[in-house]
Amino acid sequence: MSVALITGASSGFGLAITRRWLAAGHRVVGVARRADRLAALADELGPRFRPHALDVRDHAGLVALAATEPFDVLVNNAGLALGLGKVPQADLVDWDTMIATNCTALAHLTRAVVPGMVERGRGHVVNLGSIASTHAYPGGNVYGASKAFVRQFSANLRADLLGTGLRVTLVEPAAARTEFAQVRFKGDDARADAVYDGFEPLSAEDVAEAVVWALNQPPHVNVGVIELWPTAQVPGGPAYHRVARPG
Ligand code: NDP
Ligand code: 8X3
Repeated sequence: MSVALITGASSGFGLAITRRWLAAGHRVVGVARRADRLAALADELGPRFRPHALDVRDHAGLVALAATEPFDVLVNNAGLALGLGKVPQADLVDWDTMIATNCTALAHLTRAVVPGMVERGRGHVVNLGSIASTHAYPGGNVYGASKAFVRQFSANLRADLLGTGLRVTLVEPAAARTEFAQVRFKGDDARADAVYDGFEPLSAEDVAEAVVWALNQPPHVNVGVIELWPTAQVPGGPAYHRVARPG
């Protein structure tokens, strides 16, 4: 039995990965801010799920969490997009929240958990990035940049861990229906629903399947990057600002 520390376990990908890892007979320590949701999940999922209510931006809390037990797997999944404003109009508080959650907390938790894995000679870190790391879209500014951080941090972490036996996997999904759009549009459900109008997005289970597949590879196989798209979505390509020709 292996123990996974999964952030963002109260919803979406984190919850789907939690369910799959438990179904495979393992244990999960699930982190999120909403303690009530975690408590309800603990009742539903049973004793192999340990809820740990924490805001991942709390550095001391991350360090204390990392010391609670040895973890075999770390899934850095907690994250969010806030707003879709273009740079001239974007909200600085939203930017800071995305950077603190998607970048700083992910790096700090990794720093807290990985030394124990290295000592034990085994461990797997899975980071949830996004296709927004490389594919620009209007309003994606800091969210996409935060995921570019996740992409490069994952690659550099893999380089640092060469020779330790540890593995690092980056999973970059495109549009997936979770609570992501409701969070991005701050509870505007109509706007969130419109994101998925007229096509079938990925589900949280689709992403969990990919994560668990990577985790289940034999120790000599290190799955580097998984990019997942809905069949009905492709990158946008160059955008043009066209003006009418005179005459
Ligand atoms: P959800 O909004 O459904 O889930 C996000 C999870 O992160 C929740 O469990 C939330 O829990 C947790 N979380 C957010 N902020 C914090 C915090 N400060 N401290 C602790 N937990 C936090 O979204 P997804 O499942 O879709 O997103 C998961 C990851 O996947 C994110 O990193 C996102 O950027 C990425 N992603 C999402 C895509 C999509 O289209 N859905 C596509 C590509 C990547 P709580 O609110 O209880 O704290
Ligand atoms: C979430 C996918 O396209 O909304 O990371 O940025 S997208």
